[in-house]
Amino acid sequence: MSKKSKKAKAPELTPDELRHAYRVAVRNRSMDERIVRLLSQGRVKFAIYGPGQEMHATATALAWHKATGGKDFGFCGHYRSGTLVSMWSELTGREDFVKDVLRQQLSKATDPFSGGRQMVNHLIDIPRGILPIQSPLGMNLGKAAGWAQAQKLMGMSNGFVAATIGDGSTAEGDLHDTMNAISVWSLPMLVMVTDNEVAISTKPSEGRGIKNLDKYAKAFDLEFFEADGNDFFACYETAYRAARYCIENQRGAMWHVHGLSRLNGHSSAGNYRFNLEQTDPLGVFGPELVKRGVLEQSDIVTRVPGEGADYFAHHDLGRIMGEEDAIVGRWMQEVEAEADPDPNGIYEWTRPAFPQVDDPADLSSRPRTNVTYAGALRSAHKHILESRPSGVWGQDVGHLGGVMQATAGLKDLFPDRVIDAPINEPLIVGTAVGAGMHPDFTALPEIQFGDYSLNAYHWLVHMGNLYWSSLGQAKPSVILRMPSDPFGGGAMYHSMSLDGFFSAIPGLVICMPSTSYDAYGLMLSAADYGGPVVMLEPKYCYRRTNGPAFPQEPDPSDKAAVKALKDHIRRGGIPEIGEGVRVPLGKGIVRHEGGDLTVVGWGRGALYGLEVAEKLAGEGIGIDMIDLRTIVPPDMDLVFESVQKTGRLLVVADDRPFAGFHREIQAQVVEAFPGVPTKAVGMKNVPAVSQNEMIEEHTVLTPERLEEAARALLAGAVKSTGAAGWNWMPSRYITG
Ligand SMILES: Cc1ncc(C[n+]2csc(CCOP(=O)(O)OP(=O)(O)O)c2C)c(N)n1
Ligand SMILES: [Mg+2]
Repeated sequence: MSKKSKKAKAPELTPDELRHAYRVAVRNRSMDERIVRLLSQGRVKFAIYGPGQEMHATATALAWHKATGGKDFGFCGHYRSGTLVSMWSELTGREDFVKDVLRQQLSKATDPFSGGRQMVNHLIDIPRGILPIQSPLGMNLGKAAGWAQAQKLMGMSNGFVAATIGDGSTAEGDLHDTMNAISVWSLPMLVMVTDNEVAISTKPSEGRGIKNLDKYAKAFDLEFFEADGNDFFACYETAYRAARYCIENQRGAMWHVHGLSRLNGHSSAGNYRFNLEQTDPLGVFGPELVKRGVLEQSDIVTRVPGEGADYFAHHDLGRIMGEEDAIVGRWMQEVEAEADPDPNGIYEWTRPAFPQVDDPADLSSRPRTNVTYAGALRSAHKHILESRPSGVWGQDVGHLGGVMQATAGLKDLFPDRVIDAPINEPLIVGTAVGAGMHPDFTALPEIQFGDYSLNAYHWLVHMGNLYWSSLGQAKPSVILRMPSDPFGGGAMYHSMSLDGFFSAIPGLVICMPSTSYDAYGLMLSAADYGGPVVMLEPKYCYRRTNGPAFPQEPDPSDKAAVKALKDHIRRGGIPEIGEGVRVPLGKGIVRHEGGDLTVVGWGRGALYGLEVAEKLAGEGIGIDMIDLRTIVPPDMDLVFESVQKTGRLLVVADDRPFAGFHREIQAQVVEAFPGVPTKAVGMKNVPAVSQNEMIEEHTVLTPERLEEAARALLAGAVKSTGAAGWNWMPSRYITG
């Protein structure tokens, strides 16, 4: 079958289709060269474009449209994919696409892709399967692979997805990540390498380690196709065959589009003078259509002797490009007159709105739960998997149920949607971002140990900025979970706290639940929310049963039922939690009330905070203990309300306070209440946690250190500077 479809014959193109391809190509060329002219006049600051890539682009779009019928499709190109997306847009009924590209080029409010937030050719059109093209080159591949994965998990058996990477960018690890995803998950995805034998200025001999793309593709069990990028007909045939191969076999392939020209240099940042030496694909395709009797000689653009750098000085546009150029010229004038974006709009599209959740009734009177934190997470996953198109992937999440047992039992229930992923964190998170952009799909990736999420750090940044940069069109519904804390002699790479690293990333919601109830309720709210959420889970908590009971738990007096529930969970079972439990995102909770000191904590910090609050209550000391639950965005109203009452603040969490999230809470409080005494306590400021448990204990947050800090604050060892002025003096001045 694979051999047969590798040779699938593309339907012959009609004269009208060929003329259409030519028209779209010259329209894009006209736009690009007019932009080059604006650059020379200083009317445009920066441009990146595609002259030299027009013919493989129109051929490819035509071929893919015929191969797919325009359905179950996804494509993530790069900044030279403008003509391809232009042709695809026309074939799928979108008009005046080039005018929209101009709007982006001129950063207008009317730019439908990004409202002036993004560079030109950073396109998106989710309903047409056009995924957000972003500047980090290789990451466009990962999004496409994720989109393919979601299509597959949603049962689309005819899906087809493609992505573009330039020849120089094949050195990025992203290609390796995506090739692994395509190979292991058998994704119907085509990796299209557009090869112009240069990367800005770097030559292949300097920048390309893969010497043989054919062998490279085969090593991943991907089929390999190649074509001369200046040959429209070869590209059309190959693009069709490659797409049909992927669709019929539901497998991946690589397509090497070689021999491409780069006619205006890399971008406007370098020499963008039109290059008259290289092959111009329009100069190949036009005469070919004349030879075939599809066009007249007077219809096509031809090279003429001319002076200077301007493309138009060296070309007679002919009838078709003349017509298109007139339209583009008119559009340019119209777009130049359109409104600029309102600078006051920068806060719009920062993140999706939070779902409305009734604040849970006061749960403090509930008995303690018998559901472990891991058990609650299993149940939350089950609920999400049952109720919406979704998938779980991560290392060992399937057969083993995750090393923390947070996904135990799920693979038996959802064998195809709970997936043991390759050991590649950028693959896990990147594909989740792509999958989560499907309007209907929720991706539930797990990172085995939070420490290794740092391999995928850029994906978190990317996930956080997609919504804003696309005016809400890219909305990755991703709940990324990972353990995050020092625990039990885990040593350096099984002990990191991630709150400090992640809270600095814009656009993410970050939760760190400390109780089973919150772990469950926040995860379900995150699924309803539909934007990117990171759940940091203390390893300390997985086997514990902290917080209030769920409504359906057996009454504590029913000892047999309680034992049965505990045994079920201990053996890896999934507890039934029932409908309706939700915890609002962005809302903290007061775990203990008191008027002397505000303690703000999250994760294990919140549990220790409660422990200390209860202990000090015995001495008549009143602690207001706030568990933030969601650390970003933090519930500062709740914190301010408490500090207003107590006049003192202690921030506690496992992570290092140094340059971390503790300091954000502290700083906001100090800004709101100048001079209020504050302290932050967490891990000591050393590079890592040691394996030796004595040293670990000495390094990390402990209830004793928390209590010590609380007492110091209460004793006034940290004095208010508000009334008395600065009370700090360099130690060298302190004598005696
Ligand atoms: C991850 C990343 N690193 C660096 C850059 C800066 N950059 C933009 S284009 C480019 C060269 C890309 O060359 P190639 O992949 O051959 O594509 P071409 O521009 O030739 O089409 C570089 C290094 C980037 N955009 N993304
Ligand atoms: Mg290149």
